[in-house]
Amino acid sequence: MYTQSLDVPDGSAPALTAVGAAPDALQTRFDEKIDADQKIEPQDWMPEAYRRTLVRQISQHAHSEIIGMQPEGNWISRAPSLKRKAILLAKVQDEGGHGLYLYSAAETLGVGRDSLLDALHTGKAKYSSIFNYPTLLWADVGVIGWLVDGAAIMNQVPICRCSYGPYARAMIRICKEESFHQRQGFESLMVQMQGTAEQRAMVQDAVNRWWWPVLAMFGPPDAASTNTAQGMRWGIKRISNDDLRQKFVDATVPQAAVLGVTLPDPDLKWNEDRQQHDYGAIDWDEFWEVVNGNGPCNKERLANRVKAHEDGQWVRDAAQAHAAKQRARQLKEAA
Ligand code: BYC
Repeated sequence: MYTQSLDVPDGSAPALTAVGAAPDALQTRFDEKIDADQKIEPQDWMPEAYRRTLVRQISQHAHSEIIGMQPEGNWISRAPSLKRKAILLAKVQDEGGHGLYLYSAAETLGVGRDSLLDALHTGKAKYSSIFNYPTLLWADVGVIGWLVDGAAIMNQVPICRCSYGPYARAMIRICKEESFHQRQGFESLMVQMQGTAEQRAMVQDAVNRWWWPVLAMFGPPDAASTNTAQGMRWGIKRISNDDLRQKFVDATVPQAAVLGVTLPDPDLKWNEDRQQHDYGAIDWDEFWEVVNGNGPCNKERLANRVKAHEDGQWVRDAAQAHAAKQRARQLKEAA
């Protein structure tokens, strides 16, 4: 089982490396480690702002994974074959697993899972904008794999080199699974594109609806990205939002050609001077509307999540009762 729990500072004692050291010396040691590209571990001293930034990003990431189970989960009972159903079930379960690794990584920073989930359920915490769009067709499931997971890989591979050890290690496993997710999506779309004209039209329709929200998923333009500079200084973020978006566009255009779909952007063209693609303007007003809770599915996603949490209360109660019984038995045997 994936766990980092042995490393969790318990708050009852100063961090090991802090014993006897003056605050300036601790900051200097932290800066030296960051400059030398070494990992910061839970028991190491770290500036409070670094800790808070990590809690923010890792918990938002965890929330995105578990909310991200919904758009595709919606199609498990309607998958067109047993094979597609098995693949989709595995993928959606993987997303749940990613959420668990990430909540575990966040917990190493001294925050409780209950408080993180509470922030999600009360609408205080953000999660990725992309999961507030509906999955109208079976083709949407393939497009999520190809484009959404494709964008996720582009964003998350650099996080495998994040300066915070538990987050970086969680991301290595997550990225391996995301690669399978992306490939199954592409393969499913390939099959649909070799089908009937109606199937091809459904794939194109799904691509038309998802393309722009996927580009926005990388976050606001660098000039409007409040966290990038500090995140990069700390080695949490390795590549800026715009640079990742550009890499994604450049990687995706040839894939679209192989599939035989048109990306819905008349301004999308190769720029010989830049050796990159130019692309059209992203609707940032729409992005912020979605981030601020007013997207097509925000309310539905949150309501489903709260209901799932409440419906699962008996499982948590049962696990705790079992743990209490185990503890009591061990104490009795030790006595
Ligand atoms: N949606 O200063 P910025 C997945 C917020 S899971 C909502 O650039 P930063 C998958 C941002 O939080 C995908 N909010 O921030 C799962 C900030 O607000 P706060 C999730 C967004 O942190 C299941 C403000 O805008 N991936 O792929 O430097 C199935 C300013 O932004 C978004 C991760 O979480 C957005 N799209 O950069 C399939 C990866 N973008 O917090 C697939 C880890 C920005 O200051 N996270 N905001 O109030 C990151 O890499 C970075 O946090 C981001 C944003 C690139 C997302």
